[in-house]
Formats: sequence, C-alpha cells, structure tokens
Amino acid sequence: MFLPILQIHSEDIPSYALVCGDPMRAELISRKLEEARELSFSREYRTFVGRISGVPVAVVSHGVGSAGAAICFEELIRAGVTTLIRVGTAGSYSEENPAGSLIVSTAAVRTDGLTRQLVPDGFPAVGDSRVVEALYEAASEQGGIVRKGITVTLDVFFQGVVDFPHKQFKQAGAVAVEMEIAALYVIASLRGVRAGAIVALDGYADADLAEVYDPNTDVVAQAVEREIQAALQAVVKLSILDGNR
Ligand code: R1X
Repeated sequence: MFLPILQIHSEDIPSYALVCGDPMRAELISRKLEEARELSFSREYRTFVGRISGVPVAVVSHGVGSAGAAICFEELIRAGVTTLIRVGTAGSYSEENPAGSLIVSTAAVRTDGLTRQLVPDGFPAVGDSRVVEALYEAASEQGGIVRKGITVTLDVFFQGVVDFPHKQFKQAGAVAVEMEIAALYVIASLRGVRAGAIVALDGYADADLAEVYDPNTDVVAQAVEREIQAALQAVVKLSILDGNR
C-alpha cells in the first residue's frame, strides 16, 4: 500500500516506529541505526528505516502540532506500525524538573482541538503501560533526572488574549506541556495499537518560572541525546518482551 502523505510504501515499514517533531532530529536518530536509509521527505514528514540491535525500526518526523502529527500517526498505523514512541521536547511546570530533565508521559490532558473531533469529551489519552515502563526503565539507565507523569497537550504556542490554565494543570499534578502526545495516545487507542512518549524538557511553560525561552542549549541537546538512546533501547526491550528475538 502507498501512503500518499508520508510518501512511503507499507512494505518498507516495520512494526516499531519512533516519531519526533523535527525532521533534523529524525536524521540524528537514523544515524544511530544499522543499515539506515531514508525513504522519503515530504512536507514536514521525513521517514528513515534501519535496525537497532537487529530490530527493524522506522524513524519518522511529524512536525509541530496535533493536527499535522495525526496524519503521520494514522498513515504509519495504516502502513502496519503497532508500536509508536514519540521522542520530543516539552516545557516544564516545576523547578524540580529543570531544562535537561526527561519526562515519560503516562497520560496527556486533551486541550488540543484535534482529539475533540475524534472522540467525545472525557475520553482519556493514555500511554500503553508496557511502552511507558520500557521507556522509563531505559531512560533511568541513561542517568540524569527522569520522571513519569501526566503531560498537557495544547495547540497554542504564542499566547493570545486568553489565559491558558497552566497553573491549574500544574496544581492538579501535570509535569510538562507539549503539542502532540494527546493526539498520539487517542489515535493509538482508536486504531488498536500501543504508544508511549518521552520528552526532553527545554525550558519552563509556567509564566512564573519562564525566563527567555532558549531550547538551543547544550543541556537540552544532551537530554535529547539521552532520550533518543532511551527510546531506541525501549524498542529493543519491547521486542524481547514481544518475543521477536
Ligand atoms: O511539542 C512541542 C512542539 O512540537 C514541543 O516542541 C515543539 C514546539 O517547540
């Protein structure tokens, strides 16, 4: 089957996929694979395939925001992907988790517009427990601050005149905010596949803590490196649990 937006053939796509927003990060991840090859680069969607410790894996960029990312997730699932892991960045809600920390998202608050058009209000966006555990275990092996927790998915990046309720989400226990995980978790549930997500914190989302936003620091780059290693090792761990090797 040909997937027209990612511009890939399902025959070329393995069952495990890492997804990330940035096409350059997809390339960075692909450099860590055995026999890596680029299959396509169309709009924000860049697709590589290769192997990690012999396990076939795809690496695909989904761009910024739930609506565009959803197209990527849906086409990958149509291509036969059954395990999706987002390797992303997010803003922190707490000084306990400064830039450079890693968060494994157990569930996502659905403040995006996309999932409202897919499922009713109140339907949860939840990560698959096996994928979440594999990510947390693999991330903990990388060192640094690693936490599991609820993340918030929103659409707005630059604030308008409406106050986004960051404080309330923080008080309710959310640890970080980003723009795609709710879409990933809801689509995984709708289509009967499993998904998990790990994010590197690149600054503070809470206005009281926020300084000048600069995600282009060595601390963030090192955290991204650790989350990539964690996601790849999570694939290896899951493939062993799945009895694939
Ligand atoms: O998920 C968020 C979005 O894809 C985090 O980083 C991007 C915006 O900088």
